[in-house]
Parts: sequence; C-alpha cells; structure tokens
Amino acid sequence: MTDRSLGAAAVARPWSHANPIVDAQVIVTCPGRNFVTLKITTADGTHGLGDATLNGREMAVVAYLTEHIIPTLIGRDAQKIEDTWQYLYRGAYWRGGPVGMTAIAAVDVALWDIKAKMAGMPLYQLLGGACRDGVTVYGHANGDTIEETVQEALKYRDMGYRAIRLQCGVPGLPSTYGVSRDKLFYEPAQTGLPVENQWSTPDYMRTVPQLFAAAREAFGWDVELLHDVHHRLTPIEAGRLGKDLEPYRPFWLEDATPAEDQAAFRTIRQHTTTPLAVGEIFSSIWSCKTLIEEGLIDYIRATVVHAGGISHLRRIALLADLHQVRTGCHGATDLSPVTMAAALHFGLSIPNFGIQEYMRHTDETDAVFPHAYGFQDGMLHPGEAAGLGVDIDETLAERYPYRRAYLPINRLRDGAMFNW
Ligand code: KDG
Ligand code: MG
Repeated sequence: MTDRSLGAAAVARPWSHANPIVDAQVIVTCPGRNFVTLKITTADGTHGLGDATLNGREMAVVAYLTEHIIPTLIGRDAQKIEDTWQYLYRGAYWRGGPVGMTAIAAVDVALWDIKAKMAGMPLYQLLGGACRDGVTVYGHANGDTIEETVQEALKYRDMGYRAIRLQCGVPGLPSTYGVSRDKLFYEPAQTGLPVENQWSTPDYMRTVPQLFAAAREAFGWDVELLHDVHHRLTPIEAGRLGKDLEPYRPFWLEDATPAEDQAAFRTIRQHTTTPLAVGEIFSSIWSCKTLIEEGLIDYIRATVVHAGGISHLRRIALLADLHQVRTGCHGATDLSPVTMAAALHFGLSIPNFGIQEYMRHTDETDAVFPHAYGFQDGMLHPGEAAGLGVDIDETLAERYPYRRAYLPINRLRDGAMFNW
C-alpha cells in the first residue's frame, strides 16, 4: 500500500506510521428525511463517519464525493487531516461553495473520528479537553398563535431547557417559517416539488414583539429567548425589529437580513443593541471575516457540516474568539447525528462556545445513527466513547431509500419571489 499523501516522489520514512484509507463509501438514507453519510475505512480496520447532508441538494454532494473526492482518498494516510483538507480545498482550483465544502467537511469529520478512535479517546479530549461541563442548547417552541407558542415554550422549560427559540404564525399568512404541525419535530423539507409559502414583512414585524412580550410575561427572566428571522428583512427593517425587541432582552436575533453583503450588518448594528447571530448557510471563513473583525455580530452559526468540517470551523472560532464573538452552531434536523456529535465535541472544547441549536431527530433517525450523546439539565454531552461516539446501522439505513425533497420557496402577496 503506497501512501498517496506523501506525493509521488516521496520515500517512506522510518518514522512514518501511515494508516492508509482502503475504502470510502457514501451512504444515502431517508429515515423520515434524507441524510448523506461518508464512511471511511483504514488499513487497520478503523472506520470514521462524516455527515455530507445538504438539505434539498443532497445528490450534488453525493456526486462530488463519489466522482471527484473518493478516488483521491484511497491510499492516503488517514492521519493527515490538515494535509488532506488542504489537498481537497486548494487542490480543487474551483474552491469554496456549499457543495464542495460539505463534501470536504464529511472527509474531515470522518478523519477526526478515525484519529480519535486510534487514540482511544473521545474527540473532545483530542481537541484539547473540556472547557465546560456540557454544551448548553436551545430548543424550538412554536405554534400557530402567540398563546400556543408560549404554552409550547413552557413545556420546553419544564423539560429543563434554559434557552428556547420562539417562532409563531403570522395572522393573515397561511404558513410561516419555523411553525410545525408536529410540536416535537420541525421538518421544512417536503417530497414533491417545492411548497410555496407567502410572506408579508409588515404583518410579521407587528407579530414578533407581541410574541416576546407575552413570553416575558409568562417566563419572567428565567430563560433565554431566541428568534430566527430566516433572512427576510432589509437591514433597516432588521434594525427596527431589533429595537422593538430590546425591552424583552432576546438572547439573539438570527439571520436578520441575507448575509451575502456582510456590510449590511453595519446598518443593523447602528440601530439596535439586540445581539445578532448569523452564519448557518456560510461555507467558509470568507463569508464571516468582515462580520467578525468589525464586531458586527455576536454569534457565528457556521456549522461543522457546511463550513468545511472541524478543521475549518476551528479557524472560524479562533478568529471569532479574538473579537469576542461566540459560537452558536446550526443544529436543525437536516444536520445528522454525526454532525450533532461533532458539534458537541467541538463546542465542549473551545473557549468561546456560546450556545448550540438542538432540534431532536425522530426515533427512526436515532435508530439508524446510534449515538453516545445525551441531554441533561439543558445541556448535551457527547459521551465518553472513543471517536465521535456515533455509528451507522447500514442494514437499517438500507430500509429507507432516498426520496427527493425540497425546502419551500417564498413569495410576496403580489406573487414576487422572496427569500425563504
Ligand atoms: O435546511 C434548512 C434548515 O436547516 C433551516 O431552515 C433551519 O434556519 C434554520 C435553523 O435555524 O435551524
Ligand atoms: Mg436559522
């Protein structure tokens, strides 16, 4: 077995103890929703998992991995995580973007899983050890009305959550982002063609402050309250909403405006002291460099799976730490238990962890991905198993074939396309 990562001209050194990759498989399964998982196996029989799920564009990542990445992995030393990351990022020439960075993330996380298993320790130990007792998470309370949402939030508080995201229906709109039929799970992707939602900024802007007023009335100051705008406001509208929410002290206002233009956040900052979170759709540090360096945000939500894996998210978190920005990683249901485990090891081990989103997976998903992490007292802990502490039951996974699904799209009342 040659070590491809040494390069063609390199000779094997007496101090090199390669553990070459001998196999890499992409597993697509749909236990209620689609997940793409990369399983890498090494010559010593260790295997590692990486999540490669990109909601609504799953098969693009499957093709990227199968056609373009896996052929370059076979024979490489699995221990060379950084070199492999650089090889896949710099070596592609067409670098960056959600598809490529999700594929790289899957390789990166699988290699960290392998390294931690080879070391015989849970990944967080390899990353430097725990900086805290557990990873504080926020749950999702939602309802068609303000009253229903507050009732749901009270249930979360009784389950031990110390932070709760509030999303509620907007009067006059048939459906709204974040409001689910099933109160324990929220799954926006649907099979068939994309569902069309309707949007009205003025109706929404009137509703959210009322929701927060009602929630503070019910909770007092006991719990942290969060809200996701889901990219729907202009910077000045976002500034207005942030200002209207200030009396209720939200933990954060998320994705207040689309973040392609990082400078747009300067406007929001000039108008409100409500903390801002952004980044779940970011693929790399370049999407948030200005936001972090200028102190335009308080929480960076980039994730392991969509921002190039643990190796790259670590760079983002280090930059954020310099500027007193904390992490608040995305953790919706389209991020598989493999990503959740990776996020927990990561969050436990970094100094500037802020909060972790936690949307529970269904029982079917949990059965396909048996895992060591667990919830207690408003926190998740990754457990003490070597590696990530997550596996995939391939026989069970096969029982749930891929089903094409799309996220919804959004239109204004006059029919114009809008951000979802
Ligand atoms: O795939 C899209 C979802 O992950 C996203 O809509 C969820 O915004 C989201 C959140 O904050 O969890
Ligand atoms: Mg969000």
